[in-house]
Amino acid sequence: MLIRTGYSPGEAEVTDKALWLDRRRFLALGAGGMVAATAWPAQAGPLAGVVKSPHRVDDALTPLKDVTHYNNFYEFGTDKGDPAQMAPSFFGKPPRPWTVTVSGECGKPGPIGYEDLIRPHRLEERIYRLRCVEAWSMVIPWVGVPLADVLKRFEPNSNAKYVEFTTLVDPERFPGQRGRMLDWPYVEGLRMDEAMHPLALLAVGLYGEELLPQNGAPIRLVVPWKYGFKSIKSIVTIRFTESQPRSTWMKSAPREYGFYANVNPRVDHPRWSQAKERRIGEFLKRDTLAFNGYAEQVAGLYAGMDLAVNY
Ligand SMILES: Nc1nc2c(c(=O)[nH]1)N[C@H]1C(S)=C(S)[C@@H](COP(=O)(O)O)O[C@H]1N2
Ligand SMILES: [Mo]
Repeated sequence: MLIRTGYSPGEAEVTDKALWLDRRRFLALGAGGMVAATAWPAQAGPLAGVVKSPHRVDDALTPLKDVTHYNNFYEFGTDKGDPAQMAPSFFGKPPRPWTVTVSGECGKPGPIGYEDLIRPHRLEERIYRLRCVEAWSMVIPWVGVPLADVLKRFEPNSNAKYVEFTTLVDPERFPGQRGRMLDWPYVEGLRMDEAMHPLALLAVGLYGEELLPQNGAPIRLVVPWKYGFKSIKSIVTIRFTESQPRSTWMKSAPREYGFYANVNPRVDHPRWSQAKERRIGEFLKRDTLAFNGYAEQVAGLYAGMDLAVNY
């Protein structure tokens, strides 16, 4: 009998995952010089005690191989293949202990270890669409905890209007940070009501296993109604603020990227139409959905706002 930890994939997905894991082990054993390089992936283990959340779209899952080999993570390089290639060699060992420092407008600031941050919560599996502003998309079975539940423990006060996240700065681990492709650290932010929305997820795994470095180990954000760039990876700080955070992409290209970054087929990016998207693994383009298909749940957050101005 098959013991189901968190998801019940179809036969094809089981095969896909098994093949990929085997290949990963083979590479670790086969290429002498690569043993150290693959040490971390071999240690990304299954996550126990994961419950299925009702938050799951019906779309076919994107194969694990694509989810872990077609990535945007500029700290590892700007090509989609760079993170999978560079992450194992440069992350070296598992990024533990990992500490997140919480600060700003809250009653209980301070550093907190990964285990203490996550352990009090029940791990959920949620199947979400991820839509990149570059007009490709995936469907990923994430494992994580509701962001709201985690944030509440730090007791944000009435001045906390926004929450800002940053990614680790460590050019030893992140070769991309040796250059100035972006203004490091990578910064993202949410308005407090967005952060507290039940769909916002703090992810620690996918496909039933811990996150690999290329997907933002050990903790990344997933905000499914926003473009992928809001889903910041490898988080080391959380800060509650009164004023709107300046995110990395707003700094880098203010005319191209706004703070809200809600998926909107009617507002084009200067370089990519947002009307359609290519689902990774599919040939024909699909129509992009307002708020990435989550309009019913989230449109109310933006009542009265002009979404062409607040893009
Ligand atoms: N720190 C950091 N987080 C990041 C990025 C990045 O370059 N650095 N890229 C973003 C973009 S553009 C996308 S589309 C998603 C991709 O997530 P995935 O590779 O896990 O699918 O991560 C986002 N988070
Ligand atoms: Mo993206």
